[in-house]
Amino acid sequence: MNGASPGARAGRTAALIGSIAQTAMFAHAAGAAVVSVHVVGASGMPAADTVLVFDPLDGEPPASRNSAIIDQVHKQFVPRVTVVRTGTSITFPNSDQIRHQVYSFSPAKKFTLKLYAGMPSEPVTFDTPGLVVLGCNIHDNMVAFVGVVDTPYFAKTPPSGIAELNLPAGRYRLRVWHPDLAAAVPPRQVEVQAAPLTLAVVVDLANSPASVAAWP
Ligand SMILES: [Cu+2]
Repeated sequence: MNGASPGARAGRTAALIGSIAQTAMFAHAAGAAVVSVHVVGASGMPAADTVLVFDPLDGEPPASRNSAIIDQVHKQFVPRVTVVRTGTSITFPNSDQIRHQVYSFSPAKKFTLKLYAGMPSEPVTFDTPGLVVLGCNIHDNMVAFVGVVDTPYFAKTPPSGIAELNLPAGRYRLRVWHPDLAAAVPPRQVEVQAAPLTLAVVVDLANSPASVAAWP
């Protein structure tokens, strides 16, 4: 027995836990970096709508929650490409004056919404990782893609082709996907340290939209 009262011991323990928590927070803040990924096509032009997925190799990523919207405008899905974390619910409003019937036959999510206009009653939850190809039973040329990933660290390139992510330090597997890929981009390992990191990615995009690139 060290003679300290139970109250004093509890106070010291609380102070110690507080200090550990602060240290952990500091280490986490110090051990993160902005990662810029520059994606260009074979011609050197920026490649929009490229999905970038960082799978952490050094442990489980933190839980995260998000939602997404895929609209239907002028008989097109907007956006064409969406990437979400496993468990995310997506809402499918219909902004057209005609009705659409959204469906998917993909193994990662099979579903059909009833023919509708306006807002459907329920969002759809994407609970299995993989690629989900969306179509409309009325309009065959309507197609969109949902990449479902088991990590909170992902991005889709804007028209600039440049995506920025804030990643905790550690090792990752980087997967790259675009619906029009003519050749798969091999996954690569990336190590994030405290300093900003810039990565260059080249994607070979086919002009023909007849086939959909395999999900990495
Ligand atoms: Cu339609």
